[in-house]
Amino acid sequence: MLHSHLHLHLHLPSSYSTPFLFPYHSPTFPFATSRRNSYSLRFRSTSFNHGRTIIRNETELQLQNQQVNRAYPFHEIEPKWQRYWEQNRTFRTPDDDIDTSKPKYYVLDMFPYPSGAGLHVGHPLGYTATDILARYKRMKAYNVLHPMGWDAFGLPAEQYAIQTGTHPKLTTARNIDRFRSQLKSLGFSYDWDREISTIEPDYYKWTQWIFLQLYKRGLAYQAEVPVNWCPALGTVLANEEVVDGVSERGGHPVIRKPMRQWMLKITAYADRLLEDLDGLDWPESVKEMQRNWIGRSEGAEMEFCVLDSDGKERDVKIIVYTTRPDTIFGATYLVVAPEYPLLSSLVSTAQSKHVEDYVELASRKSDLERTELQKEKTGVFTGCYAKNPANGEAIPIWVADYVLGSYGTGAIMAVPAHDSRDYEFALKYDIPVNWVVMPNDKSINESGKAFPGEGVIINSSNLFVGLDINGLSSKEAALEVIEWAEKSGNGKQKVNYKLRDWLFARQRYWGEPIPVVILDDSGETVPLNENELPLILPELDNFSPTGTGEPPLSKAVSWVKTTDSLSGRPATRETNTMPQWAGSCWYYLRFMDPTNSKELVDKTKERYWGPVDVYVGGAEHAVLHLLYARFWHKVLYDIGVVSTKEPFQCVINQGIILGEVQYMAYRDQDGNLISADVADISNEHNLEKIPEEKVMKSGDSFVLKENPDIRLVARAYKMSKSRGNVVNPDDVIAEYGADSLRLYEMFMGPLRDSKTWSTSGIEGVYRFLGRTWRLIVGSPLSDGTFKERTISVDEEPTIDQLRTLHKCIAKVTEEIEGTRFNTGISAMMEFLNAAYKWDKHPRSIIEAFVLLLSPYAPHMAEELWSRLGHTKSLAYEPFPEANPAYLKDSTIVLPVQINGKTRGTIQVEETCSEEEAFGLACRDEKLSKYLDGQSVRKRIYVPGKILNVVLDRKNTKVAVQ
Ligand code: ANZ
Repeated sequence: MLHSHLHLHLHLPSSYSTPFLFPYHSPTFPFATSRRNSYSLRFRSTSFNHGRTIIRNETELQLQNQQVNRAYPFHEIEPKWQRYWEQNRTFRTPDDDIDTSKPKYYVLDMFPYPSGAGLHVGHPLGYTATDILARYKRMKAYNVLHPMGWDAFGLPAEQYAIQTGTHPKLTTARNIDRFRSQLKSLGFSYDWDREISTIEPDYYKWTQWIFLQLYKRGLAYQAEVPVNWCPALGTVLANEEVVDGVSERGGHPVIRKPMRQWMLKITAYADRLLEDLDGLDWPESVKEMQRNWIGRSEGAEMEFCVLDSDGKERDVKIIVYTTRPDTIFGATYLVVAPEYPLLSSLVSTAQSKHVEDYVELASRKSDLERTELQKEKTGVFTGCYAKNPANGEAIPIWVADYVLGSYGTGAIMAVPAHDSRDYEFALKYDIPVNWVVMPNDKSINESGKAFPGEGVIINSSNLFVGLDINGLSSKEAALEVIEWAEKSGNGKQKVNYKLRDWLFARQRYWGEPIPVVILDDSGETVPLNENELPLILPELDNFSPTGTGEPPLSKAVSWVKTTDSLSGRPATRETNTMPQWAGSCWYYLRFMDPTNSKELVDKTKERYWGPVDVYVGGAEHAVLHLLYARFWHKVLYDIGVVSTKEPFQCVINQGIILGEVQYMAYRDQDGNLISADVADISNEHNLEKIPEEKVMKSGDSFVLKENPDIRLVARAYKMSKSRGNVVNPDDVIAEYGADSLRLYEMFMGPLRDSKTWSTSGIEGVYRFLGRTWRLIVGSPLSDGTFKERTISVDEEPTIDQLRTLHKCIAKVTEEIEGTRFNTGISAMMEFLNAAYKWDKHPRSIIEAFVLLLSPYAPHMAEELWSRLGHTKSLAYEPFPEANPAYLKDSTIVLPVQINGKTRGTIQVEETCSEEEAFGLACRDEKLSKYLDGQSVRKRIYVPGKILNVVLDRKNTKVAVQ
């Protein structure tokens, strides 16, 4: 898939502030020096001279580095545990040996396209979130399916092959190796035994099998369709691969050209794709995008009879699609699309040249250019008229490119009074505007524009045809018109969809071959037999496009020439391949049963694991991937391969990580710095980048340290090579460790939000992990090494310690369940701050905390767990449970009455005994004045509510107030 198609350019206001606030900069804390600072010394030695440590030479610097390294030896711990997990197959999900009485949890990442660039820091954002969920659910005794694989067909490897002659197979294998080792270096708990890749014949055999099922059911068919043809790339592009008339990759011009194509009939599933959205736990925005993409609209098809030059009815009808049959009396002209099939029969001789030229001009524009991007409506009169069936008037027929051939019937009845596009057109070409809907506030005609809303119908009666809708509401009128049309044969009710069938062929090499042959003698298309699958992609040396539109596979002559297995007749193989979306449409099913050679997925396994419980990936896949996968899933449901109607129960879109905030100052023409609040923002040329160390925060803005009157602009951009703001996860892991990277990506902010990278932020979580380490293992010994075990003690915890722990457990659990990982980390930070105040650290408390930390920072947690004396991984240890008894506030304010009068209060544990409460009252400064030297007759104690002390009357003396 899963290339990113997002072009995000976020401008933060100058008041933007970084969201990282670390509560632990305490200078009294031992070994608080960050590693980063010691590295920074190399570059910024002068700026650190004000500190206590002045490092003078390289040897000292190395010493410092070593020492700080030892403060938290992630570089030893992390590879050690990664090896352990691999050797012990710790995260292997049981297969045939599974205990299905346990609940299941299938948590899936959108599998990556293994690009040559390797992982970027955006990948681990979603992957860490799913990993936390997977690790957490394992500890909650679920069977967890958490797999990873590769969406490995695709254009970049093919382009690279064209440039270098390297087979895409080699490039892809190399990239996959790199991705895999990068993912392993992050400690993700994937079941690597289930790794799959869409380019493996064992896998694409089943992609081809699904194609055959679609074909059998008439859901895969061929059609001549105008496609986006890119001569430079020598291939057809999908709409989403064309941006502003040029190819998204490479920026080459793209033209429209009719070609024979494979199509998939997703439109047959439009209603179900729409209806079933309601039951899904997906972001509302994604559901809405799918609804709009499917674009269901209810209306009517109305028939307009074409008239000859004498005004007589011809035997030709134009059928229009309208969502507003209530406005039919206001239809003052018709429009047909330039590609309307009957157009030539509608054009008068006088107008034919104009129409021809216009059609030619329109054929060069994309749908988007004709609709959304078009500034001014254009069109040409055909010279012909049609009869409005409602009022019997002759109305002109125009051809105009704001009507699309691919939607509805490719023809409309234009109602300028009530449709703004028609209004604009009618005004330009001097066509009458007839008002037929009165707004409820009766403000008609005053606005100088169309009234597209609903209201009360006026000017709409023709008793001659038996239609009178005056006075009805738009809704009632629409129903009335449809009923009339159906009775009188002038039209019928109709539902339409914006959704188009899916163009399913690419003129490319690096894709799944389409498993059909074309018989040489008859030209008939014949599907392969299922037992002929997989149809293996043949080897090629030359991957360049043929340039004629013939796909590169046509060069594999001995593969292309074949015979039909059933009839033995000579045949030619299909040389188009499937688009990249194909393999990603069903991969989540294969993970349930990755090596099955008899079936796509075993039914029992599918029934257990399906559907995916949580699916995490980028918002850019809101429509295409998620819609295509839902479509295939529904077809598989219909043929009994899967047992659920929907593939992904919950979808979460992780936000984008933007590059580090950049600070800019403005300079005027003379080169003087000017404050951003008075600068001409539109003029970007005199912006100058300011290094972070010269910037400080002042109120809500950023200003120059040396001149705080100069306000700066703070901006964060999408990471890109050209901006030089790309952060490579490998570098971060080398410098801070994988646990820090994981923790940081979770701590940056809510998972779903866009966030900016910040080096000081990662230093913060690195310090948190260092402090955790030292809390549990102790400070380094004099030679810089650590104790082998921990400094925790085998003692009973105090009530206060238990309270601190259980509050942390409750919060971390609640936040994981709610996928609010950042606030879960804050809870652990608070625990750590509290624990640093304790003299002793009881083992039971520390062990529970290590378990809490383990989904986030698994390497450190495993190491601490083993140092706490355990011999097995903690991956399947029960996740700590919060005990509600410890969650209540620890103390309450208890009123104390003496002889029935409230004389003061004491702070007590809610559960404290009468004796303790009385003791506290006697020691209380204010109350002791009443109680000193008195003999007590009676005490009434209601725990948590009140202590009443009744004194012996004889001895009562008046207290000094
Ligand atoms: C008459 C009318 C009167 C319309 C009015 C709208 C308002 P949706 O909701 O998107 O389905 N239309 C139909 N086919 C078209 C095509 N191929 N290209 C461009 N426009 C087309 O919109 C349906 C409406 O869009 C239809 O209803 C039609 O204009 C126009 F007061 O018909 B209407």
